[in-house]
Amino acid sequence: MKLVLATHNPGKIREFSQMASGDDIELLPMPDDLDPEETGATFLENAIIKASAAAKATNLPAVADDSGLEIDALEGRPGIRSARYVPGSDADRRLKILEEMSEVPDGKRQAAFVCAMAFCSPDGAVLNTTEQRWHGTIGFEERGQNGFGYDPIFNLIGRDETSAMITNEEKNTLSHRGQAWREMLDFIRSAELPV
Ligand code: ITT
Repeated sequence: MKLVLATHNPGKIREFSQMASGDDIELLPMPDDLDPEETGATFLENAIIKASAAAKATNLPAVADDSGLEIDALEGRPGIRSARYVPGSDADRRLKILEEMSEVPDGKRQAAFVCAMAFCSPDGAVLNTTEQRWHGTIGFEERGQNGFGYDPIFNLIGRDETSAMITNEEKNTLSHRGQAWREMLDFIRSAELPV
């Protein structure tokens, strides 16, 4: 089955491609010039905006994820603004979070990566959605080179590692995006959609 992956984020594209490899699903890139405005108030609304726009533009089924980091001590920030919390690079945004969290003690540094995923038919109608969380804590410094975005400051529960210190394979097993993708695959298979 051909499915458009509605994202321009290289980190997400790499993870989705790894998760879909060896599968009967062929992920196609979304058109370069398509960049739907993320005007939703929730992760789910934004995932639907992206998947629906990509499906209509290509006349193919499409899947999108809208994701981000919710930090308890920051009342859920950066949340749906994770990709644009401060101008600049992912490294600038990590630094901003480390600064904001610098006085927050151990034990009050809980956070979760959230992934909302939407699957749309070629006419843009929503066929299925899911939202999954990956719980962790925010570190006091960056550690690790793998992954992307906020991975170097996201500590795993019960382990002395960040999500940037584990293999891509293990991240896909544990992560918000991996959990959401497996749910979506179950739906796609059970719905027996036309290929
Ligand atoms: P698209 O909209 O094109 O998919 P984007 O980067 O703008 O790309 P989002 O609006 O969903 O995507 O923002 C997600 C941001 O949340 C992303 O840029 C990272 O900063 C962060 N994020 C999401 N999942 C992550 C992960 O697995 N590891 C680290 N950071 C993550």
